[in-house]
Amino acid sequence: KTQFQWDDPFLLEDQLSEDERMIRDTARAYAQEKLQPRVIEAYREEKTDPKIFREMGDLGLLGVTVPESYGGVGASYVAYGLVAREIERVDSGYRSMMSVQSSLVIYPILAYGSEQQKRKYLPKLISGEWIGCFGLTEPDAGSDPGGMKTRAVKTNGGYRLIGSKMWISNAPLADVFIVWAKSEEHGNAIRGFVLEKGLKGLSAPKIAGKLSLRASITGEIVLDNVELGDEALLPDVEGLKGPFGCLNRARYGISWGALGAAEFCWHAARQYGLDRKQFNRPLAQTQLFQKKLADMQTEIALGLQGSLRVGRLMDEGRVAPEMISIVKRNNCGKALDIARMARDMHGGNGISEEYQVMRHMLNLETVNTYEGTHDVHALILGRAQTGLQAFF
Ligand code: TGC
Ligand code: FAD
Repeated sequence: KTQFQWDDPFLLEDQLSEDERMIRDTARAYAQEKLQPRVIEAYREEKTDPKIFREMGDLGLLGVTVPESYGGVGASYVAYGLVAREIERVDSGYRSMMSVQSSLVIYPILAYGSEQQKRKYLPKLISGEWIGCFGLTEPDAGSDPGGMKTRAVKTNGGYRLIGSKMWISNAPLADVFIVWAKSEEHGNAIRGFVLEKGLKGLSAPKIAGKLSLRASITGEIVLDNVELGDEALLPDVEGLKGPFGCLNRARYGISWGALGAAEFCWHAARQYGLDRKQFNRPLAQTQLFQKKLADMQTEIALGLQGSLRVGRLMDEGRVAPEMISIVKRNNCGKALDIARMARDMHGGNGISEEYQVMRHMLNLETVNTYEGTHDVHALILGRAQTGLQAFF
């Protein structure tokens, strides 16, 4: 009889290449040795340590899928997903910092940028010397980014950006801003621009008082008649498919990351149930407790297989965005359920920062919302199978 491995039920490990396992192990060691010791205080104090970008950059974690010719690791999307899972096992905010930098800042420059932009920005972003952010959402345009008001007016030799962005990860620390705006010169089509810190009229105030993702700084981007040269325009994409091309990659990474957070909660609940006795026996010896553990194990194992399959299809160039919607939506929703369940299984201790499950639970509220809410991904999938548009 084959031995059942409770913490890797479908033997995911066997399905990874040696390179993927090596990259995963690097990310795991970094996350456990360097991130885990600082996360409880960072979350409590709502403090983001900018040095984390440099640390991740030094290990190659910010350019996992970027070709070596541009300073990246040239590894697979599966490797990228495995990194997200390890970082988010510690905190969704740290994974957020990593995924914005790699999928939402480095990727658009790589995919849509000029050779000059690639040479100027990629090495410093991949090394973590420069921090990037991605401004799509606005105060009045979240799920419907096509409703954005930020506009780019053509000037002599460049553009003037006017508008504002809301809920932007990394923005207050950012050196490089990818900003999406409607460009009058291009018939009001959405275009991407690369901005640098210090431009007149550009500011990025911190949004304080978040009860979720507190270890990852979030800000607004205020664009008060910011003057740019022609070279700031990303030349090779026009329309919403520009930002969505980046979101496909970030959403895919989140599908792995959310399960890393869920695995932490599952393992913590199991251990707690083994250690804690009530009614003269371990909690883990009760039927209800075991059912909850079995549900967690099942959803995580199935979710990981889904993300692995989507990752392999990405690596083969055969992915459709709807596949990503399935794993982003399902894995985030299931991770949130698992974290809430783990919080409950810890009883009163579950609300303490020391046990960490409630921090994961609160983080996953954001993860379930950003990059397309749970319901928006349902509408994407509903449209794909009925041919009927239900957004409006
Ligand atoms: P729709 O008519 O569906 O499409 C407009 C154009 O875009 C193309 N497109 C895609 N291209 C590539 N990949 C995708 N996933 C694409 N989805 C759509 C589409 O083909 C079309 O192209 P064209 O050439 O025909 O013009 O657009 P819509 O306005 O009806 O959109 C509806 C909807 C709901 C799908 C979309 O707006 C949506 O996904 N909304 C959610 C918004 C969102 O995800 N925002 C994320 C902001 S960034 C963020 O949250 C970062 S958090 C990061 C962190 O901290 O980790
Ligand atoms: P809304 O779109 O107003 O949605 C509110 C509710 O209405 C949701 O439940 C939604 O599912 C529902 N809803 C919306 N439309 C429909 C519909 N047609 N039918 C049925 N229900 C609907 N954005 C960036 O651009 N860059 C970032 O780096 C970034 N980082 C973020 C970090 C954090 C901590 C947070 C909280 C958000 C971040 N976001 C970022 C923004 C995020 O992507 C948006 O919050 C998200 O897309 C949802 O938009 P919204 O908040 O405007 O909600």
